Amino acid sequence: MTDRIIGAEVIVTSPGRNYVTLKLQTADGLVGYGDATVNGRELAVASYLRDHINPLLVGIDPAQIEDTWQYLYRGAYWRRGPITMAAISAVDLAVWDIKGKAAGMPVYQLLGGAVRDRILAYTHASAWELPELLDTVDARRQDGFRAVRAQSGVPGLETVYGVHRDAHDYEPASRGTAPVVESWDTDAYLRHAPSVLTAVREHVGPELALLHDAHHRLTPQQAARLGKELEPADLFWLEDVTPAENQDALRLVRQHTTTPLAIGEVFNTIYDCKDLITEQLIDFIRVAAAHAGGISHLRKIFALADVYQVRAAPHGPSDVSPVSFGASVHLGLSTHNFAIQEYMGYDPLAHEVFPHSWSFSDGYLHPGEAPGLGVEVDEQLAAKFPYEPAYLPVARTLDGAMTDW
Ligand code: CS2
Ligand code: MG
Repeated sequence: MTDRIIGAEVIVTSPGRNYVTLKLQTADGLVGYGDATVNGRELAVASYLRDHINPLLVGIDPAQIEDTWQYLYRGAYWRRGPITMAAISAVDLAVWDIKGKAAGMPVYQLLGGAVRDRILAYTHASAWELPELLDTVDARRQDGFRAVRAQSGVPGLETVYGVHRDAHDYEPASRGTAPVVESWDTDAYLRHAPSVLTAVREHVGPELALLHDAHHRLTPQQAARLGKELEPADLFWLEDVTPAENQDALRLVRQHTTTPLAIGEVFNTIYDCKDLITEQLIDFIRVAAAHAGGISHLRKIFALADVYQVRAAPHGPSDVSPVSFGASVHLGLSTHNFAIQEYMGYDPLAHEVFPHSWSFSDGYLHPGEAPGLGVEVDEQLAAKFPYEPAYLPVARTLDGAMTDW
């Protein structure tokens, strides 16, 4: 029996980049944390929580996780959407954290216990030119990774998603009061990407799991062609080939290629992916604990996916905080159809502000044995890094029209 919630607070901090964290406190002194970060729109979720949700949480029984979820989802009337669902996710993660702490157990134990010893992780390798990309992939393998996402520059373009011209690390958001404008030309990308990924495959040999992200930019026909041309590169997956709104597109892509398809980082409910799952149009569902309703809703999505042999592979960029990253790792250890966890890594300051029990070693992640989610917040340190305006880039085609970033 857990005591009721007596305090709900939003912590906005920027250790390297902005994060929005919900902190719930119970009458018996337990504290639960949830992540509500939506990259480039952070303060909208902070306000949704502060102004509309936190006042409702005081007095509730945090042990009633599912009821709390239903109350916030059905009770809003205006359902779904990234801001609403990020706020619900944060509450869900915080009450799972409290339940684990009250039970003295790591959350993965509450979810049914471990079904594997460790969780396969993939990270990013990016460089503008192929020789540097091959060096970066090698460096990631040296770090222990057995799965790597490779992104390169495109001749003729100045800027491309997933890669900075002069750096081997990639962080899409940039601080400032307006988005950076990137350029995009799908034809140039399609002429170049297959040769790059095939060269990476030749360089690394057959075993390394190789991934690539097209970041929602292709038409169904272009995506089908890319999938086909990438078959010799034997990808673990090709991600986000078409814009997420056009789910019918995946039908056409699927008919033309056996390259495995992954999608879902911008989805926020099961309704965004139920047809993709039940019609077996994708191989991996990439919803994140911070954006698609927390642990409670991800479990439902993953259970549906299990029936159709679609595997779970949550989004794990630097813009989901170590809190929801930890939640994802608990799900990974306890969910049978969990395939792989993206692990882009964090700024060293983020590791300090959010001390965590989850760990990475030898290519795999483990949530650790700390009760709850196992991620705390050093609030004094967090206060030293106030929010800084930052935006994701936007993209325009070479004729100047807006396009998908
Ligand atoms: C991405 C992200 O990790 C991924 O696969 O597509 O880099 C994405 O662009 C960012 O999370 C946007 O905030
Ligand atoms: Mg992606």
